[in-house]
Amino acid sequence: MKKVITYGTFDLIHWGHINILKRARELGDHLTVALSTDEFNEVKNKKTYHNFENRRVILEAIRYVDEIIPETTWEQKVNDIVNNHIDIFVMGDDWKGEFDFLKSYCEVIYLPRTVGISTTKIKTDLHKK
Ligand code: C2G
Repeated sequence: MKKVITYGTFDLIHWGHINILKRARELGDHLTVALSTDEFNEVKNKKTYHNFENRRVILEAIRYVDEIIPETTWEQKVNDIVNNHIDIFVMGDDWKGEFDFLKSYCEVIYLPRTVGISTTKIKTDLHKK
């Protein structure tokens, strides 16, 4: 079984998130999402609308997601890959190059970001209404 992992906050889930989850899942047979906890989002200086539990509920309902683990630190990726027997690490290409050190442990693939949508854009556009 080819296992894929990806990481993120996934707040206010939108079609850009669905697009990367779909493509990541299609690279293998199983997709694990490491979901940033509320505490880790503070480390990332990201304010979320939905808390971790509710972001998890939404992700669990997405057909491309097989498993969800918490992302609590920047440093957990190697352990996650080794402990979960991950074959492919996937991120959007806004992260291109940032995780190349993981190539010693698994395949690293950066997929094109979906243009025209982001959680920030949603918040900004709604604020204008
Ligand atoms: N994404 C995308 N297209 C968009 C928006 C997001 O492909 N229009 C991708 C991002 O590239 C990322 C994933 O969706 O791979 C999740 O995005 P975020 O929730 O913004 O995640 P981020 O804050 O980048 O967290 O350790 C890694 C970090 O936790 C990544």
